[in-house]
Amino acid sequence: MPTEETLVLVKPDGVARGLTGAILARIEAKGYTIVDLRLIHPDRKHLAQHYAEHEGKPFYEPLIDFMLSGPVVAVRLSGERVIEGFRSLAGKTDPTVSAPGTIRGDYGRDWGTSVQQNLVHGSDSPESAAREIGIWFD
Ligand code: DAT
Ligand code: MG
Repeated sequence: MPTEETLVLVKPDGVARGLTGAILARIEAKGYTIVDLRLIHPDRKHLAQHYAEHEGKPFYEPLIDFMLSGPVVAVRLSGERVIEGFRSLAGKTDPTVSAPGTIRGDYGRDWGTSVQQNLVHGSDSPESAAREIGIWFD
């Protein structure tokens, strides 16, 4: 079986706060391999593709607007069980209650925008990973 891959995004809050290096250091320290990496300023259409599963939800439009607020760093990662492993490293969606020791738990909190600014995205399944890697690394 080929080694698994996942798509990680350092979201605009992470890039703007200068946390890209700290986040990448945690990924590297965990032992995952960076296969490809790009700084991207995505447009609305690109983000609509990425977040298609959330279209119609109450947080969808604010989420897209937030993701348009600055550049993001897209990272293609590989490693055994990297999908699960990166999500564990990232922590729970809500940064206020993400465990200390996780990326969201250590660097994130509610800044008045609920769980929106949570620093990173990680694919949640092999199917999502394949689809999302195709969107960010064509
Ligand atoms: P995750 O990023 O942990 O996979 P998700 O896929 O359920 O979480 O949601 C995608 C993003 O949408 C999430 O990182 C932040 C935002 N979001 C999710 N639920 C939200 C909510 N209830 N209110 C505001 N933003 C939300
Ligand atoms: Mg998700």
